[in-house]
Amino acid sequence: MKIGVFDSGIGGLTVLHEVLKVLPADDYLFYADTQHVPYGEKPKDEVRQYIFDAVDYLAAQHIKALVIACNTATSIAVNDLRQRYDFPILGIEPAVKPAVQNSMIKHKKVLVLATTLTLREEKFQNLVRSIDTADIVESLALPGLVQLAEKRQFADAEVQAYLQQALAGLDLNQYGTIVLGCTHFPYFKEHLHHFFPEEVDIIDGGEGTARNLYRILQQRSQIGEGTGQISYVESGVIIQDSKQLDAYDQLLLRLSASS
Ligand code: DGN
Repeated sequence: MKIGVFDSGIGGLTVLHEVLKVLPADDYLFYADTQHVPYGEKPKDEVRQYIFDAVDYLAAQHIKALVIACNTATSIAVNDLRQRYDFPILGIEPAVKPAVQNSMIKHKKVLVLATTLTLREEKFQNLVRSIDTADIVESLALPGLVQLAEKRQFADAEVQAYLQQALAGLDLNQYGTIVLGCTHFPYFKEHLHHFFPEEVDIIDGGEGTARNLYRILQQRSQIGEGTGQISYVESGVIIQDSKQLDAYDQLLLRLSASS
């Protein structure tokens, strides 16, 4: 059986990239909801429906586990999804805890970058409230990065121009740790590094999610049931066109080259 990996778009590949490192001998069904991306600025109920439709599709393919490779979808639907399906469901959420620990040592603040929906959700607010006793966590929505990624605009000038304007007004020297709380953002890690002091750590939850998936499948003796083959689905349509498949391969190569 395959492992399902789901996101609104190509952000999920940044998590799949981490998963492939620990589970290279499994097969994957990667679902991008390209018809409805971006999720992050849309009404919550609308997005919840998109998520249920996508996961219903994946469940019908008899996946053995699901990775919700989307912080936004995790924050608004993971509990309901777990009640609805009986396969293991792993989510991803902003890595606030390690970021706070790291920044406390440095006597610096934490900046969480995510979508508007993720930052507004109770799940995130509660997470911060339970961990941020020293009041060092700040957050910022960067919806433009999702759009740039979806348009495959990774050119330095465009990305720098957007970040310049989005980060203006923040004192960038006060942060010790930046949390990438949206799976589209790791594509821009190097661009972000340019704006912050050299000693800033930029972290995301991809690796932790991959580790959790490994642990759960190991407990269930369900590791290594394939050959690392990836099938791609866009909003319920299996991708067979070689150009489109190449484009996905290129993105995975881009991530390998930068890690
Ligand atoms: N990649 C998704 C996330 O991690 O939140 C959502 C991006 C979007 O659809 N706006």
